[in-house]
Amino acid sequence: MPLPSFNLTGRRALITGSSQGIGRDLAHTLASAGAEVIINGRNPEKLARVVDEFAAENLTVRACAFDVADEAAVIAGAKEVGAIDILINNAGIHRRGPLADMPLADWQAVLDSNLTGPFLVARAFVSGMIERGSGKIINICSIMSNLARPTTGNYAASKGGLAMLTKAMTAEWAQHNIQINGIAPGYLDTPLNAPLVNDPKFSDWVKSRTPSRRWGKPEDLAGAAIFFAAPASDYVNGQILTIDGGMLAVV
Ligand code: GCO
Ligand code: CA
Repeated sequence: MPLPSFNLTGRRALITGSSQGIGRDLAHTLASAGAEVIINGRNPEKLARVVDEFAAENLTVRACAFDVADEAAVIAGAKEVGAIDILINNAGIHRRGPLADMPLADWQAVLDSNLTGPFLVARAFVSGMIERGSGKIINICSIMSNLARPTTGNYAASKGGLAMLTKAMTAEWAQHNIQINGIAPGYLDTPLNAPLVNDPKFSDWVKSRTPSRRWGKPEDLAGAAIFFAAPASDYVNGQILTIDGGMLAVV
């Protein structure tokens, strides 16, 4: 029996929100694994810097700037990008605060980026995947698809919704040989979490609450990203793989 293939050579991959943090690492991982990568973010200057940084490592990536929450920008960006084999819906924001007095703007901004964005971007590319009869969509969910904590109600709701959107996409698109799965990171040391990593009390709590007794690193997601992007996962669909050092498994 032949070994399952993890080969991404020649596969075209778009990673949204990849100018920093998890998205930048996922772009680096897929480019290093041989994929033709397009990075994305809202800031063209920041993207240009990342393209140069990757080039310094002999990794050639392209950039396409658009805000995933802006329908017209997503449609224009998809035209510019062209056909892709792999979409990683990673772009996401946080606007932490207590729900009882959360401004609607903070609620809306998080839902627009973290849940509507993945819908808009997947909708823009899925017709091509259907035509070609193949595609991979990886939605970056969160441990907060399953667990909440005070001040993250908008984010948790958006990531819980994204986990169900992953299953809804499976229900409609798996018949076209498209695999849609989710990666749910736990507490990783990234810019999104900088305020938490730099808070000794919170950081100690994360380490005591995590069976692996450490914060995660973006590179801890690399293996799962390659698996879900590669032929090895061609019969895996609607699954959310939580990568959290065991936090979700224990009280
Ligand atoms: C927080 C964290 C979480 C993140 C976690 C897992 O404020 O508790 O930022 O919301 O989602 O790092 O992704
Ligand atoms: Ca971003």
